[in-house]
Amino acid sequence: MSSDLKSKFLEVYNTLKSELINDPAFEFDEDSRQWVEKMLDYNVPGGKLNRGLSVIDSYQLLKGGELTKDEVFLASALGWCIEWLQAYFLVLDDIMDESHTRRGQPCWFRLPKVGMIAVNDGIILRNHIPRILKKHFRGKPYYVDLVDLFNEVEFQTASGQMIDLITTLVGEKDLSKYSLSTHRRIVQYKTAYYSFYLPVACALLMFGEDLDKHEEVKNVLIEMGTYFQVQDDYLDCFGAPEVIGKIGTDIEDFKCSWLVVKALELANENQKKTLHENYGKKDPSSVAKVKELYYTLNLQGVFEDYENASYTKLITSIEGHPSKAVQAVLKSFLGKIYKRQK
Ligand code: GPP
Ligand code: MG
Ligand code: MG
Ligand code: MG
Repeated sequence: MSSDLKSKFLEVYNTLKSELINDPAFEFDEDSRQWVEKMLDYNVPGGKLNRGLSVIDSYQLLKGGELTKDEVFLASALGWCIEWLQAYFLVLDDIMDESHTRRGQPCWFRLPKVGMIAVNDGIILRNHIPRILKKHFRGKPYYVDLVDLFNEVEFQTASGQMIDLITTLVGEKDLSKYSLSTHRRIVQYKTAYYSFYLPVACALLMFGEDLDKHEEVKNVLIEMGTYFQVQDDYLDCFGAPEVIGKIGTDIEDFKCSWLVVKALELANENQKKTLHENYGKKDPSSVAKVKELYYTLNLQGVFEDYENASYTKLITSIEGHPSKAVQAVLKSFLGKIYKRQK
């Protein structure tokens, strides 16, 4: 993507923010205006922006030519709606996962002035999305489908988050239910739909396509999203916090992470015992024992093999797609995440 398009995308953030903090539906006083502005600046634009930028990127590849000013604005606005959705999920996910840092700074709820106000901020972020859609897309033939898409994807994500949370229920720590199929179900719902299907689906709708005719594309994107969350699970333990911008908590939180599933598959009886005794405990010595076992089982090598195999499989499915433009959209997205370090 050109740096010109990226800077245009960033400009649209300021336009949307200013519309939202001057929303006539609410009489902002100076304090509330400042709160929303700070909350947005802290939580919305600071990530990699892959999801948001992918909407413009995908639309451009579908169109196969220069975009008009209007198209750049609309694709950017849709991209920002996904970044808003992501901010809403992350603000709440960090509370649920008891995380400490995000994008290289303390999680929003960790700021002394914020605390549980973050829950309401999450709701505000979520409510900004339909307001952006209404303001800029109300007259479009695909408006109803767009609103429906965001609703469906939010429901899928919240359902995935629910499975993620109820499989880790404290008090009934039960590693025996942690299998690849449980893991797959969690990550497909909690990550793949909103991170991979949603950006491309937005571009397809804007391009006038009927989403029901793109089941194949959806399946490939869900595969890609699954691979992406396996990377996230891997980086939670093996990534450098200063690079990924967050400190991992999956071991402490007893998460059904890809790593623990693989460890359970590969461990002998003794090593399984170590896992049962130490997984899901907050004390650093237990966490260290789990990490040590991950090293002993060479989970880094196992992950590398998984990564290569996933890439080959994804490229093969993509190349089976009849449209070259759609192939380009999918390959571009895959290129952004393959072997990512953050
Ligand atoms: C990522 O899981 C999943 C989400 C951010 C979806 C949250 C959904 C809600 C409805 C709140 P994760 O906890 O592994 O992400 P991270 O590692 O970034 O904390
Ligand atoms: Mg989580
Ligand atoms: Mg989390
Ligand atoms: Mg994670």
